[in-house]
Amino acid sequence: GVSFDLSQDQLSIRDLARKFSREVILPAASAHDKSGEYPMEIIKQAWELGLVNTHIPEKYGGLGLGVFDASLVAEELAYGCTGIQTAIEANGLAEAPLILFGDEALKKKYLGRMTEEPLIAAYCVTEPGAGSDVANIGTTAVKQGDSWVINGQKMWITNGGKANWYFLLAKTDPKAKTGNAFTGFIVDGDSLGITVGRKEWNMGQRASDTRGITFENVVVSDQNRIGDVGKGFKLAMGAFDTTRPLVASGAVGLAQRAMDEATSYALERKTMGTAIANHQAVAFMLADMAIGIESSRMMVWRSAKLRDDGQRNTYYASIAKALASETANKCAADAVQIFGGNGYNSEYPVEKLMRDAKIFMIYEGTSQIQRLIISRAICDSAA
Ligand code: CO8
Ligand code: FAD
Repeated sequence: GVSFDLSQDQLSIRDLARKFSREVILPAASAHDKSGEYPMEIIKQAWELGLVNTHIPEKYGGLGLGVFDASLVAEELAYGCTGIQTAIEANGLAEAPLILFGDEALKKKYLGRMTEEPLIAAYCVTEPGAGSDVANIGTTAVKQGDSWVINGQKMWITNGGKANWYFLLAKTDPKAKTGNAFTGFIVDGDSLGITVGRKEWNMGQRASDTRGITFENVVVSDQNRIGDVGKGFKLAMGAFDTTRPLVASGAVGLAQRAMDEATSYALERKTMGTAIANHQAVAFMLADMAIGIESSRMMVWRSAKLRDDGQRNTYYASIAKALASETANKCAADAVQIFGGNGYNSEYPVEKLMRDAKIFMIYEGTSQIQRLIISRAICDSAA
């Protein structure tokens, strides 16, 4: 039956992530935001605790957590800093196609090493000329004997400069329809022909490492192919069914942080002889935050549970992603409003939250793309 109660194991992993986030991530967040330094030491500590690569199956050395349990961890880590959480979560995105569709030898090799050492991986799909329109990417992989030769340029790759290996989507049959035109590969980070671009200086989430990457005649063994030739588009999309609920839970963590900061401030700050929380205009902003957060978290849980139950969750994952990312933006902007002039200043935590929130409406599919997926599902089921 339906239950919203967490099990003892779920409470334990959530509380572990909460403690780590509040004691280690949160105090370091502002410094990483200002310097842009990659939080490798924090990632190593999180890795030691089992808070990175949570869905690698036990037989490859991981915890084998489901999407639901991973969403509890993601929300807590994001509460401390979504830049640091994105760097951690991008490993899960790179691993998702491999976990879903890789053969045994490939999983053993590339998932195994992630649990033996605190390594970083990255997911390379977007290109300078195509982000929303994945079917239009131009990177090619051409078969030569037992290998593939890869040429093309990827853009906005999270963990791009730190990755030990990349998941890469390339076109293998230019004439085929989308569902048969692309193939997924694992590419070693130190392969000849890879050029890693500069760290991009983004609006927010500055602890995260985002880069362009060029692949020039990069040779990859056929053993590093994930799934069947031509079936890559579906594995890239299948990965999102796992990771969009987790991106959404990251947005919930940010929204919760904004509400908590705004509530403390509203209870302290006085105007017209009373705490600003006693002005209904302010109190109602807090109430609206709670409405958005509670309903977003429910959609995360629903989309995650369906995935764990082996059911198609694409529609719910898109609803969770769109709702939670827009909620995070509203909560962060209202938190700045509640802080008044202080909210606009970098000595206080909420201006960072507002800058960090925006990317949730862009990466892993923009809010418009989520609506495209949702509306197609509605129309398909009505047809
Ligand atoms: N599962 C299985 N198959 C699927 C799925 C799915 N979820 N979705 C589509 N397919 C299949 C279709 O059924 C179809 O198959 P067939 O040809 O057999 O009928 C085939 O794939 C083609 O599908 P469409 O016709 O729907 O393809 P379109 O080109 O019309 O559009 C989308 C597809 C939905 C617009 C797609 O291109 C899309 O999702 N775009 C958004 C791209 C995106 O999300 N990029 C994110 C990049 S990664 C990223 O941003 C990482 C950020 C950092 C993360 C860190 C974590 C915090
Ligand atoms: P475009 O696709 O050019 O879209 C521009 C605008 O048009 C958007 O508002 C969009 O919603 C709208 N639009 C486009 N098509 C439609 C349509 N059909 N209907 C309605 N509106 C539409 N990618 C990776 O592969 N791996 C990563 O690790 C990764 N990390 C990222 C980290 C950061 C910080 C950033 C900024 C991006 C990252 N991305 C990554 C890329 C990200 O997923 C894309 O930027 C995103 O999917 C949008 O693609 P685009 O930038 O090409 O915008």
